[in-house]
Amino acid sequence: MSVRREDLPADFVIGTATAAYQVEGATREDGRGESIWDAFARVPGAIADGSTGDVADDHYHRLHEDIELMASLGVDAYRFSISWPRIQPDGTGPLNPAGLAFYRELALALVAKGITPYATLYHWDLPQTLQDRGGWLNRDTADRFAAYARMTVAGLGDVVQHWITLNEPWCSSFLSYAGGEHAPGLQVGTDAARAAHHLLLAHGKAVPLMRAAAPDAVVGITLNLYSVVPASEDPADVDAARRIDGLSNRFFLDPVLRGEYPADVLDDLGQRDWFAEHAGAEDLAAVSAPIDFLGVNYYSRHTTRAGVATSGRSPHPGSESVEMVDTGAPRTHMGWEVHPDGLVDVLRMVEARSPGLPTYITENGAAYEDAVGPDGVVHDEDRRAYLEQHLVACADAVREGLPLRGYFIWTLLDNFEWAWGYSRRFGIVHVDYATQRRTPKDSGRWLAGFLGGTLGADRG
Ligand code: IFM
Repeated sequence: MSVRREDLPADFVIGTATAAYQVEGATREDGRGESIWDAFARVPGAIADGSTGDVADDHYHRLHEDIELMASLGVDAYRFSISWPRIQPDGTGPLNPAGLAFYRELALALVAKGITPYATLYHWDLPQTLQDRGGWLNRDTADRFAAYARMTVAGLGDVVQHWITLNEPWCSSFLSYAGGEHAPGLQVGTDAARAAHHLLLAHGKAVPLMRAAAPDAVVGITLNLYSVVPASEDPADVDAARRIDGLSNRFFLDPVLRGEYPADVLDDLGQRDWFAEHAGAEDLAAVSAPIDFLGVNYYSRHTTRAGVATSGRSPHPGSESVEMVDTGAPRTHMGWEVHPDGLVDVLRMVEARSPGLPTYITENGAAYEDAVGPDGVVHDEDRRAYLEQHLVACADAVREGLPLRGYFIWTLLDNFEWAWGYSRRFGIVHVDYATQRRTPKDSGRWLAGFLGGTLGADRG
């Protein structure tokens, strides 16, 4: 199975993606405030290798080198995120000019190289001051986000046209407030659904303000969606799939695209009364504000079966009894099953709710246990194959008539993989953290060959 550039439309966008806390470093420079990830990374045991994002890929100081690298790969676009505490240190008040200047320099340099910037406003690094007031459990955080979004778009909208409000609100609510695996590391159980609502409200409140700030803005939100299938036709396994599909996919897709929360999921969560009182018609009208595209992060499939309820922390509160089955299919270093056809499944979910809404795969990629060979190169055939298989799935989706407009590889550089620290490598470019030397892996060279970049397939 192989894919050529010609198998995708000429205007199909192919890019790479990163996020601020994972690559930038410079966490205490130029007036940046503290984020919840700075605080969480200091909690003993929170990060697998005890590391932090203090230096990460030092991208803050190496952005021009990194843009050169992208230009040599031949990418059309770069999706990066804006660090809220770099732009607005305390989450309120005026913007920090030095923070804004960094992103302006980045965006201008991209445009100068013919690379289209796609900016995400929230990729998990909430200002700590807002966490001290309750974080996403506090409804006021939605208003704070909307104000930050308006000012940031006003400040950069002349250079950046494509905007993503939130990245993966499932992670910043259920994984972070119930699973406790991500900052702020809380375990409030099914009340995590309230954090999810405030995140979606933040998105909905921001959209009209962003459009007012930059009338040409192209605005979307990115959800992480999973293909979910039951392990058998046993009704209990089928119900397990309903629950996980509900919590991971429908709980976010339905309010954003249909203006309603799925009633069965509110029941699973035991949150029907709270939502009736606090997430009424006005909120849902805001959450379902028309968007120009939906970003979809797709990595894997869940195969579910009914199991025995566990008492430990779970990112699936209210559905702790569901077990994920190992189908025996190949898995990445994250333990995530490789299932390229699922990429088409999740795009069909979007199409069923909002026919014709343009979509982008805003993240797809894989961690593998890379090693630099004696020849100084990383021969990551497993990652190259993963990327190719998912680009084949993109071509299948387009052929099926699904309005998929682009694909972003996660990720450009090996980087700080959240609770895994630097122990998981997703990059198509290897980073030696001791020297910050960047070395394109074979997958990166393959991408350059695919895109006609100057890096090409030759070694040099
Ligand atoms: O590294 C993350 C990214 O920040 C969000 N999506 C999933 C990636 C891999 O875990």
